[in-house]
Amino acid sequence: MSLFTEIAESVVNGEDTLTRELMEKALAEGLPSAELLENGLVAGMSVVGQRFKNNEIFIPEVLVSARAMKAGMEILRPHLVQDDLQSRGKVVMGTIQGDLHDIGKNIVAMLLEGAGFEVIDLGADVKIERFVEAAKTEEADLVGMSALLTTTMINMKTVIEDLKKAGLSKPVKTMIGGAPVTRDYADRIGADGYASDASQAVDLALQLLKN
Ligand code: B1M
Repeated sequence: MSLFTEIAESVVNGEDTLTRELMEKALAEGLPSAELLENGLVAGMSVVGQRFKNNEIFIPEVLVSARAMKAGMEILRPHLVQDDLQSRGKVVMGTIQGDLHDIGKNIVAMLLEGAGFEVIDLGADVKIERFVEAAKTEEADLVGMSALLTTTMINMKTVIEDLKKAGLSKPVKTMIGGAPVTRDYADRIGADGYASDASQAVDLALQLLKN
């Protein structure tokens, strides 16, 4: 069995100590960090998502897997984030109000940092006014919102509208993502961009802040 598969399985089984150990081993063997993220940790979480959807597992098991995923991400973090890069721009990020899912948002934040952006992570279940306030006080170049629930993704529209009304001293771009979000939805609510995964989010951020 490859180390990628072992890591994915340890996430599925919710074994945080094992996930940590396997990640350390894989990095010591020189396996690329981006592949460990996609083909190990994210691959494992995708299986969890499928099983949850099919009612084969329930919230407690999902939480234990999420903990293992986080343990693995912490090992990966220093390998993805380079301290000596000059900032490419400031990004205020968070999961939208009413939504506690933060795994995908954390991955996006980590890869953005790795690509040289300064990321202000507001966490999960972030109130609409908090996004606007942070964009203002941090003088952000980009506001990134993540949503995993169809019931609360509408809050992203309000943030975008309120950002436009806020009279910020410099223009701020908006980028959205998360499993139920689509490019069409992004266009409909007036977001500047949509990305379906974390590496696309980095490309999009670079493109949005080019000028
Ligand atoms: Co929840 N959950 N959950 N859950 N959960 C989903 C989202 C669900 C699809 C499962 C299902 O039923 N099929 C479903 C939503 C259905 C819907 O809205 N139509 C659901 C539900 C219903 C719920 C609860 C309501 C369950 C309940 O209580 N009855 C509840 C809601 C709580 C709340 O938020 N208020 C709930 C709770 C939970 C847990 C707490 C147990 C846990 C979250 C733990 C945590 O995040 N700390 C959890 C989990 C883990 C999931 C699933 C299984 C996995 C999500 C995940 O982490 N995926 C999920 C099923 C699924 O998505 N298939 C499910 C892995 C992650 C890497 O992917 O987040 O998509 P993702 O992020 C990707 C891209 O989307 C993109 O890049 C990331 C990396 O590639 N991306 C962006 C994400 N954000 C981006 C932002 C960007 C750009 C790209 O720009 C800013």
